[in-house]
Amino acid sequence: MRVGIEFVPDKPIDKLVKWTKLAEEAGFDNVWITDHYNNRNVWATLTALALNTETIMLGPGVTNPFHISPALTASAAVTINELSNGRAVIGIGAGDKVTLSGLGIKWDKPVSAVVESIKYMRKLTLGSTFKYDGKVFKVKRAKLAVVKKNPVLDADGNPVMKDGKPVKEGPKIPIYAGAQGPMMLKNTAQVADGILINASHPKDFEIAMEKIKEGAEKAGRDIKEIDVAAYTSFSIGETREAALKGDAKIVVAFIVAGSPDPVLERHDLDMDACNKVRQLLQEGNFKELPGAITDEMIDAFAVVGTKDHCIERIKSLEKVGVTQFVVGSPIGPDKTTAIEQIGKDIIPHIK
Ligand code: F42
Repeated sequence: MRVGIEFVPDKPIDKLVKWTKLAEEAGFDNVWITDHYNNRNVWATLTALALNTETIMLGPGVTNPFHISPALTASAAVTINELSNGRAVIGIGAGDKVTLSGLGIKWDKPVSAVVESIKYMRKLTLGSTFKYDGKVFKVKRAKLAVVKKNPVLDADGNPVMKDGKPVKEGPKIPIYAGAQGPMMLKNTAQVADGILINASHPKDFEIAMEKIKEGAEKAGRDIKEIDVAAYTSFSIGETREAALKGDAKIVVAFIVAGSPDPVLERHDLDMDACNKVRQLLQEGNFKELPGAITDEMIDAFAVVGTKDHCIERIKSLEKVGVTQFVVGSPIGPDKTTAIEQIGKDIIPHIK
């Protein structure tokens, strides 16, 4: 099991650098930085992280092809890969419809946009030329000038030849899709190296895995090639009450409000209680909101509690096919303490 951590760049970058260094020491494999234009810029943040760390893989979790061209994302990833000695990854999803429409950006064919952008970035990051006539992207000719190419070797270590010449490629930068919907899961499973799924409960992954399997089979891929990541809402504490002291309930409130009814029903949640949460959020009533969040909602949409509870949940996610556990916001009432505790009490039990 890989272990990742998510940070939102809504805090000064020196804090994110401090937490990422701590996460690296604690044994985390990946750091994912969320991308919303109204926060600090994701690639500027990743530059600071790349320059201050040694081993942790770094990438946006997730950017989108609507507010930035895949050509620019590929260029940024190649730059971070160079700065970090090969530690860049890319996470890309559909983006947030409401935010994008606020910017006057059309959210047309989001699934095709993500799938095509993965193909686009794959070619560019490998140093190849991309010409494409897709549903979303019409690319006459794109190529990055700075990718250093090396001979591709076969399983026996011999150079792969084509037309009498050795085939050369740039370093492979893993590309992950952020996906929830059935079509997005199935279609991105055909092209992505990993899938970041914003969910915390095994029930959601059982359903998601079926779609990922369908997609992988359609593309003739072994599902083991795909790193399936649970991008969770997480909060750890010495007791469940302590873990709930930070923003865990607020995060759960936003998930309840943003989830379609079938997802709420899948978790047998009381619809009246969920509608109450939606109403309080709409009114901006943050005083009464925590009181409206039930234990069932927390259990469905977050991993909150003691180390034993967290380990048990991670193991049950692993059983249904999750291969990367991402510790997402709020992480804990105090991030520094939580990262240290995860390194000491959780990572040794799950890696
Ligand atoms: N969004 C951000 O803006 N910033 C972040 O930092 C961020 C992080 C993140 C991490 C993990 C993760 O899983 C998601 C994350 N997101 C973040 C949210 C992400 O950007 C998406 O908003 C979110 O994943 C929801 O997307 P989705 O996978 O559910 O796909 C959407 C488009 C959807 O509705 N899909 C449905 C489906 O079945 O997959 C419907 C598909 C659809 O629209 N089909 C159309 C059709 O006509 O059938 C279009 C078809 C076509 O060709 O595209």
